[in-house]
Amino acid sequence: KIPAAANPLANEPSAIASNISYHVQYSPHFSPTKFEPEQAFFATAESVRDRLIQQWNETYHHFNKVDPKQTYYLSMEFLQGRTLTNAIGSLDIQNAYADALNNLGHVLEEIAEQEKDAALGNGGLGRLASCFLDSMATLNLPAWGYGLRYRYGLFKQKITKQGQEEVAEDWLEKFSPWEVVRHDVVFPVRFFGSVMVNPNGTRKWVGGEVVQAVAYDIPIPGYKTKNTISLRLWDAKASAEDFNLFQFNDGQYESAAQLHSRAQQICAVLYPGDSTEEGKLLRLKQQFFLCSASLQDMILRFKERKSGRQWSEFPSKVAVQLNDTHPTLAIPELMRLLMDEEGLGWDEAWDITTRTVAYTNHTVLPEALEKWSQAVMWKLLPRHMEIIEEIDKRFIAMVRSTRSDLESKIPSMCILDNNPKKPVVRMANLCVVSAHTVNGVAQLHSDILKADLFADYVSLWPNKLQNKTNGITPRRWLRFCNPELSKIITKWLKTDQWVTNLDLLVGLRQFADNTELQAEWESAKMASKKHLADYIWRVTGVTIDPNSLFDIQVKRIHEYKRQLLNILGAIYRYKKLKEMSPQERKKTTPRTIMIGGKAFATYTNAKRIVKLVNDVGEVVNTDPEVNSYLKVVFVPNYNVSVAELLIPGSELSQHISTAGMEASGTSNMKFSLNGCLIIGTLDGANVEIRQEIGEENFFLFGAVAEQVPKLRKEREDGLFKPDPRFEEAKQFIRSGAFGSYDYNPLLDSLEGNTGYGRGDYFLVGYDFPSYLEAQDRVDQAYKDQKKWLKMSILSTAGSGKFSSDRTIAQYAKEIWNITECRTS
Ligand code: DL6
Repeated sequence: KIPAAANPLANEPSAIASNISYHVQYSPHFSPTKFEPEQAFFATAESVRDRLIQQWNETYHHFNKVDPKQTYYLSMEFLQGRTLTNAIGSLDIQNAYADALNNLGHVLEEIAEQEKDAALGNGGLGRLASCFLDSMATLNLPAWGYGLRYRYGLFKQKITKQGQEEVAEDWLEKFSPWEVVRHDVVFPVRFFGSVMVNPNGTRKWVGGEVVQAVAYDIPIPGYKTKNTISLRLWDAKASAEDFNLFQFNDGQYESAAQLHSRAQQICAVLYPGDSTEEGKLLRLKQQFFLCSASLQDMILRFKERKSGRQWSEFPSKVAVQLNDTHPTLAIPELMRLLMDEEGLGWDEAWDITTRTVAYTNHTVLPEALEKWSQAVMWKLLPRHMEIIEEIDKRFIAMVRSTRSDLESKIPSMCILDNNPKKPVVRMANLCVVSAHTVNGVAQLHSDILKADLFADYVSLWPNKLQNKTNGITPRRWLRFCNPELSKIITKWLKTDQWVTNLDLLVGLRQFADNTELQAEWESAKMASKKHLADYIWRVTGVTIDPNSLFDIQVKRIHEYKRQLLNILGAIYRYKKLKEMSPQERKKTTPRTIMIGGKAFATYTNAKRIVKLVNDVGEVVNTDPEVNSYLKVVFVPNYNVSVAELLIPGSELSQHISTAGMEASGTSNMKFSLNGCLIIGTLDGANVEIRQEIGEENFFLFGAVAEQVPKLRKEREDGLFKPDPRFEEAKQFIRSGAFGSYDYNPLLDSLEGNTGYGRGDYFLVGYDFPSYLEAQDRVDQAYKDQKKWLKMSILSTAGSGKFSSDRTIAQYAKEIWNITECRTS
């Protein structure tokens, strides 16, 4: 029994303990008699939430009073991960919580591990959105994130004998202690129906089905500031009138609740399969649901903050950022709301929309550039299709009247592709035509957008395209996930200001040769490696040696990211080790190769890669001749919290995509920040990381982006002569060295033109020899631990640029035109 505190929100351990006990007793989720780690986690989280709500409400009031221009970040994905450690770290009350929990018989770290990841995203794009929210809050910017409250976020990956198996992950199984439902924030969202023409010629979308969007808010605290902003997630709900009581009483239970179950489908799953017509329709519904609810919310706020204001003021109060093309429907929806609901004319609505919306592109891969069937769009969103047609018509007329030299480019620049076989709406084109600013996410990526994908638009609007190199939050990705290293950094820099001013890390450069710092650095790394080794043993049963080089590649499994190159390199290494004498083996650098990541459920080759890594691990790890020199581990169910364990314990990480294909990458930044060296190609943000940390601290290999088209052509024309080592590695797999699974279809994709059709499109064969050579340089460098430690320190020291605080400050100034609004 803990006595009640005078002020339950005081931050002394005794008040915190009393507040936690209060939640155990009075928050009605579990029996009041139990206080196991799970109950302790929920009660602790609720007590933290009390503290967050206090700041959060003050921030809301402050924003309402000041009425600043606000940014609304629309994203179908937010990969938040866990919240507890981040929240108490931001509030700067970790020690008090640790003490309070100790007094209650628990250990903070163990309690934090009870939390399920909120995995409402797939990969880099979703994690970027979450890092951005953290920076917006920390920089005291008036901003909101808007997303969907998926019931089942990213699937849980199970590894079986067959390879990857996907299992639904219910992050809301019990409940989320962080979210707050706003029963007063509910908007109707319509689907299907038809367009009615009013007697005065204006148009109105009517009929169809209407679902309610209900707001669930998650607080996003800034680091050591009062400002706490919101991630608003929409959930879909049918109303009571939609439940057909007559049918239900007549025994027709399913049809009675049909509208309810249709509403539930909208937020059931992140990225439902879209190979069927129904699947496509559902995805489009999700996208529109997010856009419509968010815009109605913004418009209401705009109106409520000051009554009777002019619509022309809207772009000076609202900045909407589209995170990729997924929320593109915000463009026609804003037009519709302004014209059909608010009575504005086309020109005024278009002026407002185009001054409000900006778009970020995250990929140049043609298959990832969304194109929606016109037929599906007409069915689901008839009024929006009318608006899109009109935008397209006016765009074409503008090009014709102002730039006749671009006539031949119109078919590829316009929005509607009316190819009779498959008429589609090109969402990226709609974004570029309508947004005031378009940005890429790393310098190389933005250069490629300018020179290639969006080149014709650049000739039309030379200033529309910008670069905003991605970043990561130093709070989650160093300060909280790697407290040992953080302490050392603070000690040597004599300040902890680097947590919010990452450029200060450059101050470590002058100490890179200092043996005392190197010794501390080495011991922090070793502690993290041991921690990681322990985790690997728990989840895979494989013992790994903390004295070996920890080499990690974790990201979504994709052919362009080339996990296949990594595993082929591992196979070649294994084969050579087998051929060596025991004396020769002893001279090699022992390595533990860890690969983790999820493959999209229907991406067959990606799933084959997962299986291959696991099969290679089975053989290598149980081979007594070599397993003290090489281990290959597939890390199951890679997610944000697993990343927080892996990254501090990493020494080498692989960012080895085919040049020109990875827009930026952000895990490269996380590894580098934690003193991990990179082996990589000149792709995405690798280019800038290498510039910042110094060429000599980066293991570079492979073709550069400009070479790629020519190399692909040579490959197609049968002019490519594969390196014998590449042939040897493939042949070893074909020989059955890693079991009887048929890897031929996967390996055939690495040959010239095959059934797969693209003939080593990702240039694994071309880059294989230079990859092996770079790996040899890694092995040599690791033998000189003093040099390695210096390179590691210089990696951290050179990572200042990759703070998402820098990225967000640039968006705020150069795209959104918003400024700080600090709650005092
Ligand atoms: O910008 C965040 C992240 C980049 O770092 C990755 O390089 C890029 O692959 C990823 N893009 C996507 C594309 N999704 N869609 N469409 O996730 O964005």
